[in-house]
Amino acid sequence: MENIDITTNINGIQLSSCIMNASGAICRTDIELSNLLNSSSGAIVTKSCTKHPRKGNSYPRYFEWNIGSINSMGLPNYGIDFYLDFLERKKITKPVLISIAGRSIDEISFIIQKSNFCSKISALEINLSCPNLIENKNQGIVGYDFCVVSHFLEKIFRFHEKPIGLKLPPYFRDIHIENMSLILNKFPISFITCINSIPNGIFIDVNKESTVIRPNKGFGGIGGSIIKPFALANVFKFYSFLRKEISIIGCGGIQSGKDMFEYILCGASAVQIGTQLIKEGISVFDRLNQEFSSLLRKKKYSSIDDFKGKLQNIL
Ligand code: RRO
Repeated sequence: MENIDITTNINGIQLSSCIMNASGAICRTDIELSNLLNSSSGAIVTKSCTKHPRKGNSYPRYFEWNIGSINSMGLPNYGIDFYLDFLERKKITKPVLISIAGRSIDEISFIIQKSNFCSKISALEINLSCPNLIENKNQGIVGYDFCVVSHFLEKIFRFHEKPIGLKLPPYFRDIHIENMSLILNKFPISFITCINSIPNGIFIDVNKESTVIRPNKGFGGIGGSIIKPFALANVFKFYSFLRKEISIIGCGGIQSGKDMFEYILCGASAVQIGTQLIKEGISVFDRLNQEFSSLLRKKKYSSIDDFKGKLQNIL
């Protein structure tokens, strides 16, 4: 039987499989990260980290139903030093992406500079799209403020050493994706990850006549299969506007090998698994690797380059 190649390359970073976890999905503690290192994912991404540890929002702060999830975690993490120390202690056998968040450009810059010293980090995924920072209310999601993004990129590309990617929020208008691409195309960005959860959703428990999560009056970021059409549209639009050197990692509602195929057809070079990883556990990577390989075999494709970005408009 012909060998199916599901390896990928994210702007020079070689992955043995095009599947990895999404930041936030069981990647915060030592055990969670160790499990990811031992899994069949092609890379690992950490929970977004800040300068200092954070406990995050009050419980319940995550809920899932058949077709989606809602969260208002509030960026719980052990702080950058914990993640750097973890990497120092571990044998690293696959690319590691450190996700970085922060409440200010200065905080993010500080973490980037610290990460420059760690040889085990393959790239930084800078989170410009956290929907749940209650203390950030008047600033909102950074990725929606084009002037701030532009100013931020000017600053960090003066001193970066590692490849840098950006985790973006979902956009709902062409002009926003076009304008954001014009900004991103000016900088040596390695990749973008589309999309973070869709902000400001609400899910209701009819019996209790209440919200299902407690922080922020029950509002939170929506993930899972319900967001897949919006995430695919963002990947496809960015693929048409971005320089071809900027890779795209697709994220949002992936549950099967077929879902992965759809993302790559839209132009993604790799995919991330969030809600489904939380639901199914670490074995999701084995299943998806298999489903994806079988689908490629059935379609007589031997690698992702055979169909990447080749979505057709129906005639
Ligand atoms: O921790 C969170 O509340 C969170 C973050 Br930082 C993010 O980027 N996306 C999300 O859905 N939740």
